[in-house]
Amino acid sequence: MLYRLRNADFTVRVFEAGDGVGGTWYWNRYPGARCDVESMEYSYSFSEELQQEWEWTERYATQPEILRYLNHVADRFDLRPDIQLQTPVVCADYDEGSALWTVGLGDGSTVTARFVIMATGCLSQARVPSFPGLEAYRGRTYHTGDWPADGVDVSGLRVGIIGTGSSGVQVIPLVAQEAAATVVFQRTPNFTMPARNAPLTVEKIAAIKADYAKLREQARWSGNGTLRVNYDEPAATAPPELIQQRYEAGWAFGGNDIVGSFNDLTTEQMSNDTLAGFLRGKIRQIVRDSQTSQTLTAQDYPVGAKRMCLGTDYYETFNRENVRLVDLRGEPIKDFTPQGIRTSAAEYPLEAVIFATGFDAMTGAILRVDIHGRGGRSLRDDWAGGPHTYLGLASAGFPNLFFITGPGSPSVLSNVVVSIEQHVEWIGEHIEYLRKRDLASTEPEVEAQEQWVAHVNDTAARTLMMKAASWYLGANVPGKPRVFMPYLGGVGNYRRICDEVTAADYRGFATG
Ligand code: N01
Repeated sequence: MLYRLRNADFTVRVFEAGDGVGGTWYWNRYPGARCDVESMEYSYSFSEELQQEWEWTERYATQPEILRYLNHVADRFDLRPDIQLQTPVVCADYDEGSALWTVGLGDGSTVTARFVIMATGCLSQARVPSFPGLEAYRGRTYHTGDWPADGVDVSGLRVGIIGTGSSGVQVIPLVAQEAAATVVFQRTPNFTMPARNAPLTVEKIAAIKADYAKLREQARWSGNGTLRVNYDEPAATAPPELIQQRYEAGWAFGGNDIVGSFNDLTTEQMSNDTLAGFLRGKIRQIVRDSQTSQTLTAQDYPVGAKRMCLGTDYYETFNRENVRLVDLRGEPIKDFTPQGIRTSAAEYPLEAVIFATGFDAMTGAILRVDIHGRGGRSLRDDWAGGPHTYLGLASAGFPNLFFITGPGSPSVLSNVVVSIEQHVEWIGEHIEYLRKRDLASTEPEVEAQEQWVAHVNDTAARTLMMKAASWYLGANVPGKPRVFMPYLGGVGNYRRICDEVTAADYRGFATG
């Protein structure tokens, strides 16, 4: 966004809480952190030179490699002079008279700006649940989303890990290799696909680079922003042999392409059950202990309704002598003691506890900033019942405020780099449009916004996504309204809608 606006001759300043660039890849430094979108796709396309120059080394890049890449981008495009690190933004107030925002920074100073763009990320507000007794616990505690930069040595320790989402699935196998004992506290079992990560071959890199323009365009108009093959036929009427064959091929290929095996897996429960049954069968084949296997296959929601995880030796790890799985459904956590964790059935002495407990997703990082718009109205109040945006890009009553991959856009249901680039382009173009016409402000019309919110909800309601207590719905944060936040219509459709809004002179936006 900085690069896009700077190239259009705007004065731009970026404020960043961390002491380095990289966002999610800066904070999530836990062992095993790796992307679940293939590296050659999970990278910027805005510069042909950049995409030709950079050499990814693995099918799925590790956190250190992605962080190196983002630092390279910052240097290559000379972005650092306009990025102010170690500077959290605490508030933003809009003045109607001047049509300017006053942004309050952590050190008490303020800056004014015509436009404010929240590039705050969807999964950046780490969340530690409030367990009774936690403050008296004498061991060490870590959150995967706020991992110490110089690493953590768990060798020889008894380590507890709470949470088995994407972060837990990645960190558990590596901690188990180092720790004396690893106790995994699982509330809801996930569905984990083998990542089948491998080094990228010179031939594969060359083939993609030779065809990059076409492949990037294909991803932009796809369902989820990747090059995944999506078969256009339902499992409901497919012969059992074909179903088995597709799922076996998906399992062997690794990654989450398996969900593209049929076109009704996200909408038809019985079709989804065929995939769930297949995956449970694979877990049972891997995990030797029957009780552990049962706990890992007790999913009570459709595949994909909670985000599918990618793992490397995840299920295999539960065959290790030094790993134990605790089923929190059978024995919930009562409290922390000074020595460890106490469930309703036992006390587990632990020298360290890792919280892989996720984030206040999608709205958490936006609402952490105390934002007041027209007439002093508060965004926190406006979104108390769930986020209201037009296209996930802006909210009525908050002129000249934009969200990159905000709630109501495909965001977390897509290859987020594709979605980020689309928002950056759209916002950049809109701001240039305003400048050209000498317009001081823009904001969604309430009617257009409410129609969009209804459309986002209707789209989700037509799928199986509402059948899980997921973070997509805010269900992981006690008290958070249960509203399906990302837009499920697909990145290609969404891009088309945004382009139509632009072509129709920003239909649904009031400018003045
Ligand atoms: O967080 P999560 P995450 N007591 O919310 C459990 C992206 N990501 O950091 O399911 C006990 O998914 C919770 O249990 P339940 C990706 O989009 C990507 O793992 O609520 N347990 C769950 O098991 C991902 O989806 C990558 O019942 C509690 C876990 O903690 C998103 O980030 C890697 C609890 C939280 O899982 C978030 O992933 C990592 C409690 N009180 C992350 N509260 C890749 O690219 C929560 N839990 C591969």
